[in-house]
Amino acid sequence: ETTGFKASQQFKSTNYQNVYNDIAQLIRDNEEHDDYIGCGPVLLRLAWHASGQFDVSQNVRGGAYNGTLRFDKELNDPSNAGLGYAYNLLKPIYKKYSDQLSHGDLFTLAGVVAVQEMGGPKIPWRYGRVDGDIETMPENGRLPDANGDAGYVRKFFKRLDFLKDEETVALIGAHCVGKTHLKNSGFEGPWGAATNMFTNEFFRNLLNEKWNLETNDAGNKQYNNDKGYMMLPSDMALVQDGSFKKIVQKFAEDEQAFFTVFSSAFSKLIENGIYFEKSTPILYFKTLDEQDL
Ligand code: CCH
Repeated sequence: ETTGFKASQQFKSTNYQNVYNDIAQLIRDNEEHDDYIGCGPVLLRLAWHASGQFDVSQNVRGGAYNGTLRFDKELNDPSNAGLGYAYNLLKPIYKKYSDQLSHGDLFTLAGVVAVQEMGGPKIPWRYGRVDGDIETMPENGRLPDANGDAGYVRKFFKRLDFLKDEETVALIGAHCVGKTHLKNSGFEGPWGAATNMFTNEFFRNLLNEKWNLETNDAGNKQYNNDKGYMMLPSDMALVQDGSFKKIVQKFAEDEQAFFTVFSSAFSKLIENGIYFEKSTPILYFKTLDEQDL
């Protein structure tokens, strides 16, 4: 594959494990964020939104390469409500490494750190994204609609070049962490109990909880249970479609299967539209715990 933006070797001597560690320390230092959920989930959402505007039919536009989420115009996309906070958290780290790091690399690495520090799978990562100017910013409005049904979700992830249902289901399994916020998205509540641990709880809850379709205070329909958990309509789509549901059942029974597919799909998501030379190493990072830090 030689289409897309070419990864740059400019910052090949940066010690990316050090950058990883600084982001991981940031997560530790901000454990009180969002009633003690911490900032791991919002950093993961930032990495996803920095990448999720990709359109395979236009190939080189909309992925994380140009790091355009740093522009107010993109941060002000209604879909990005709440991510200005996460970007501000990362600014001191960008400042520290500004002559050795691009924004696209910082945003995507933050997602890798968040998943790993919350107990999720290792995610392979490569450097080489290059800051683009404002002209490289895709138009707003390309992130998914939470009211979508199974057909919508499948088609949306096809635009991101995910052709296998398994990858789509695994990626949405990131909703095991964090919560929705009425003021950001017009939805409210967490998807489960362990909001800062990366697990397969999302899939177990989809199958095992009793869900009621209710109208929330913003006038949007969401699924609630009696424990205070919620599901978006686009989450519930994963058990309303036969092919999706089989995968939900597999991931609910086998967390390792979820982790394996999530790791490769997330890695692909954050590299969409980028062409890496063979010499670019695939990096795996140690967690702070693994380094006894
Ligand atoms: Fe998501 N997500 N997401 N999501 N998301 C929201 C929050 C998080 C959709 C809608 C929403 C992915 C896919 C989808 C996270 C990771 C991923 C919210 C609430 C909505 C709405 C925002 C708020 O109110 O603060 C839809 C629709 C889709 C696809 O159909 C994918 C893929 C990922 C990552 C791989 C994470 C994490 C959050 C929690 C953020 C937080 O602040 O707690």
